[in-house]
Amino acid sequence: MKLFFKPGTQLLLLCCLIFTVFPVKAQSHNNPNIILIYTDDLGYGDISIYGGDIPTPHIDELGENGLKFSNAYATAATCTPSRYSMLTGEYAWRKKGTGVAPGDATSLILPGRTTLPGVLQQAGYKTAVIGKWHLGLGKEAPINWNEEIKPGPLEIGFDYAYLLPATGDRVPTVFLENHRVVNLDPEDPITVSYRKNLNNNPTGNNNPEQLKMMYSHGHDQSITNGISRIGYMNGGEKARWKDEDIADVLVNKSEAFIEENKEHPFFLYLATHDIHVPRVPHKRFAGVTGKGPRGDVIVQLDYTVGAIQKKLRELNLEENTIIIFTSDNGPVLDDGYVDGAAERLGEHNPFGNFRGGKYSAFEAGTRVPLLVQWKGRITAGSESTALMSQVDFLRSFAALTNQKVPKNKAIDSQDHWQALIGKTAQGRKSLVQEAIRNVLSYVEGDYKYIAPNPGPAMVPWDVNIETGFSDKPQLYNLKNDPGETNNLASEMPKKVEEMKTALTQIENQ
Ligand code: NG6
Ligand code: CA
Repeated sequence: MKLFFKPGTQLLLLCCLIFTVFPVKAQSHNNPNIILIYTDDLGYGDISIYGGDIPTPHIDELGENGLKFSNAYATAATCTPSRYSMLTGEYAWRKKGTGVAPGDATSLILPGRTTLPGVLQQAGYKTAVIGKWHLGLGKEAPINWNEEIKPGPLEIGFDYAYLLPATGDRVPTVFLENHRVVNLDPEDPITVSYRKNLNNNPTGNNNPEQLKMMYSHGHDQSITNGISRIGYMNGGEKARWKDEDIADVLVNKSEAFIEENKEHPFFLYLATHDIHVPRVPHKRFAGVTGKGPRGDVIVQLDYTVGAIQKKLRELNLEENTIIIFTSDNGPVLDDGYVDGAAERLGEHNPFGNFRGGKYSAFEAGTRVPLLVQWKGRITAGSESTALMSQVDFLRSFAALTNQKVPKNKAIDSQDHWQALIGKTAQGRKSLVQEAIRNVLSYVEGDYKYIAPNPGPAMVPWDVNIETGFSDKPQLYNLKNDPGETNNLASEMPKKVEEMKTALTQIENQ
């Protein structure tokens, strides 16, 4: 047979044919699966490998098999800005309206942005977000919860989404699968308002007798499953979640996604509801710690991590999967429900040695656990003091998967892949932390500078947490004084000036 192609082309065609008939197995060490387990409000000291007094054997195993960081940060002391920065590679304070989002907020990350899942999707990964979103959904307010809701995660790089739209304590208290509310009965449509009660429905405030867990501050509006929330909701009765089942639902969806993609590189962003309020463990975990619901949901979180590990083991994927475990912000005890979190702590100290907590400019607001497991690749039981920020996941994973991210995109993200897998102890040189009210701090080397601001000394609602705010500049030596008790600003004015200038430069980038 006469060939119509030049000799070189024949070889190319032959290769194409071979690859079509015998596809190269997708799973290889160059494109390991990535599972990012992103917990909610879990403090530096909340897990036993970081000194917590609650048993977390499965979470600890990630560190025992892999790498434990002591200097890792969320970019912000609340959820929405931390998630925004992690997924976009840009500090959230650069964009207005990225504080804690109401449950009816529209999408904060719009199509066309460079995103962490987008980069991995471009690298050929199947990408999923399962769990808490809290980055807004849809284009225009008010969102119609009875139709397709977009844009959302599927428009910014995720192939699959199974979501709590905002938080467990905000309406609507329903799951979304891709663009739609799960189990929605068209005869019982959902309406949501963050301003006024709808249809004279019971509320926590008017009908406390209907509550199985009492609110302590805020959270006195619509009731689902005997728990009042932030915001008003009408309808969608069959679609409403049962808080006791949320962890199991997220585990099941995650297992299914892993199973479906066992032969294909995947990225799973598993954003747990635990350990955010309302803390309502499944009955398997209720009472197990003797430290009240906050302790019990930590054990439930540990179960979640164990279930993921088990699934990977079952599918023989452990060696080809990186698991990253971290938290979106620091701990809080009473965050709006009477659940005994403060009273029943015992020896457990969620804050580690740090001052402040969720919402705060002090370290406990943003210094979080970070564990990375990659069996066979990361030395088991290793520890790192590298300065790490979640904003760097984007460029670090781009580096791992050989993706180019233009310089003018994801501008705050740096490639620290080598530090993330423990090949170097050198992480970032500096980073910016964001507390509530957009108050910024700057960490460089051993020092931390908190910009002066007029805010109150305590978080102005009943969480009993110091903000770290002061109208005077603050400078702390984190190495000698991790508890931020000794303000060195007046002793070291030159250092203050240097830090202030460096922060201003980053702000103006
Ligand atoms: C606060 C809520 C708190 C929690 C937080 C967001 C009140 C009084 N407090 O406004 O309960 O929902 O927002 O938490 O409403 S985060 O982890 O999602 O940032
Ligand atoms: Ca949070």
